[in-house]
Amino acid sequence: MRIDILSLFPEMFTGVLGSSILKRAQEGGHLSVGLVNIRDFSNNKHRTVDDYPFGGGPGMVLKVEPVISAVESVPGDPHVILMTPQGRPLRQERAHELSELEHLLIVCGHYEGIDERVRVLLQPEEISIGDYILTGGELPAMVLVDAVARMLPGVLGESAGGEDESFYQGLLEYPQYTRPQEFRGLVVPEVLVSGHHEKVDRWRREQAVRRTWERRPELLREAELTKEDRRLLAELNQSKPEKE
Ligand code: 4G4
Repeated sequence: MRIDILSLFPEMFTGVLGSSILKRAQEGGHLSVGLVNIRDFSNNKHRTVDDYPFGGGPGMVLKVEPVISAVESVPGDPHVILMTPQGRPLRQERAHELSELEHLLIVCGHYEGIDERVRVLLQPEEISIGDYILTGGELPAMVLVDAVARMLPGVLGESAGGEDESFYQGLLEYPQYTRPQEFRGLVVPEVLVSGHHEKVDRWRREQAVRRTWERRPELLREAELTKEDRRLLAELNQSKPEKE
């Protein structure tokens, strides 16, 4: 997959892209990333890319011309995404779907906002990483690139990402442990060291359902639940019924 990123601060990405799994994904040929500096497409001698809002008000607005010129400098026919607090909240399912596309182009806004005509002209998919405001779209773009890249075939170990996560689809993660078996009196649950794979699987599934019920009960509406899961949930709901 190719991802082009349009930003006023492309240097913000170098650490994230040059480390860990995203670095390996690029070295392995699974991912290639292009960084485009929107300022290189300024239409004036001072290289400015922002201006005062028509109608007055605080702050500056990212101009339409440099953004459109920067987008048009990217060859191919990418799926265009705008990172914005007004977008659809990012979820795992969409990250997975985006990983199946050949070419993404992510526009990172800055200042107090973007000239509305960028939306009209690009008709981008608008994505938010959550209900909070940041100074720019760069951190959200890094989150999106990371979430998408780890879903690309071959990027994570053969086991992770696909298998386990799809089995527990829609549920929170079960508790995990590694050595030592005891630390400051805290011991690893016996079942995990029993060698009883079927019991381990059942225990993990129950823990995942319990955690989801406790912390994110709204996720249970969409999760794929077994008869066994529903039996457990009925028990939990009897001990502490949901409101309404
Ligand atoms: C576009 C319009 C995304 C981009 C306005 C971007 C939070 C998110 C920005 C702005 C962002 C998010 C400056 C408000 C950049 N903040 N939640 N800021 N603002 O995904």
